[in-house]
Amino acid sequence: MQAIIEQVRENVINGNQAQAEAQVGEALAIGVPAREILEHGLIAAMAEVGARFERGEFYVPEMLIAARAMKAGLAPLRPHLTAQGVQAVGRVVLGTVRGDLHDIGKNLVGVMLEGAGFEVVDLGVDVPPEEFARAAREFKPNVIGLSALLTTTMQNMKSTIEAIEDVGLRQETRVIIGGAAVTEAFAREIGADGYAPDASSAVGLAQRLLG
Ligand code: B1M
Repeated sequence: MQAIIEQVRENVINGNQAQAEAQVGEALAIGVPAREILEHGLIAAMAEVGARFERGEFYVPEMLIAARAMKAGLAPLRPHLTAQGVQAVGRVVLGTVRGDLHDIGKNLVGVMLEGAGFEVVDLGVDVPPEEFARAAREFKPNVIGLSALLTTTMQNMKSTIEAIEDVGLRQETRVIIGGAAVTEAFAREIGADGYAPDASSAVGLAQRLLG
């Protein structure tokens, strides 16, 4: 089991899309739990990619091809992480804030929320505050989830919360934030309703906020 998870990790780090996807399929076929493959294969690979980038061993193109391999590996896992035929327990509008193109973590949060029975409206990446506000009006979500991975974009979470306030929907909508750049203290500072360090905790947080 460990060997195949290690191969998945290596293939994602090295950007081997097809192999990463095939090996995730093989791992599932021999009974490796989806969560194990996700955490110790795919997510662990991206942590290593980040570390290599920091050490100057990887550059943006390597990060990009690793991200593509991660997404390819996630595809066969999706059905195993998502609940089927469950009545929606609430609606979440999700997106990565303006200026930020990182979407792997946000996508995982979406998959896990769907797995827990939430309906998810994913606005994508580089989403301006006004677009979140427009989606709040259109979809009337119980929760709006904001993701940011850059210290330069995390301030756009504050302007997004302000834009939701401006359209008069802040009271009835809970705002949760996450992503490598942000912390619990930052969430309090900008007036968010909660912070989650990872996708599983984001589900728990959304469930708690909905009572
Ligand atoms: Co970028 N990048 N990147 N990058 N990138 C980081 C974030 C960085 C930490 C790398 C490093 O220096 N070690 C660094 C940020 C430094 C900082 O600001 N403090 C960085 C940089 C600098 C940059 C560029 C500026 C590089 C450049 O151009 N010079 C540039 C910016 C582009 C932009 O956004 N405008 C850039 C570009 C890119 C790529 C496009 C090449 C690619 C992204 C591809 C994509 O997403 N489609 C990329 C990648 C892959 C990374 C790293 C290596 C991996 C990110 C990732 O996918 N992690 C990253 C290093 C790292 O994080 N260690 C790095 C895996 C993912 C599962 O984790 O996204 O943290 P994460 O999500 C977690 C939690 O954070 C949480 O749950 C998720 C699952 O557990 N979470 C939430 C996330 N959102 C949440 C929302 C919630 C709740 C929880 O509620 C709503």
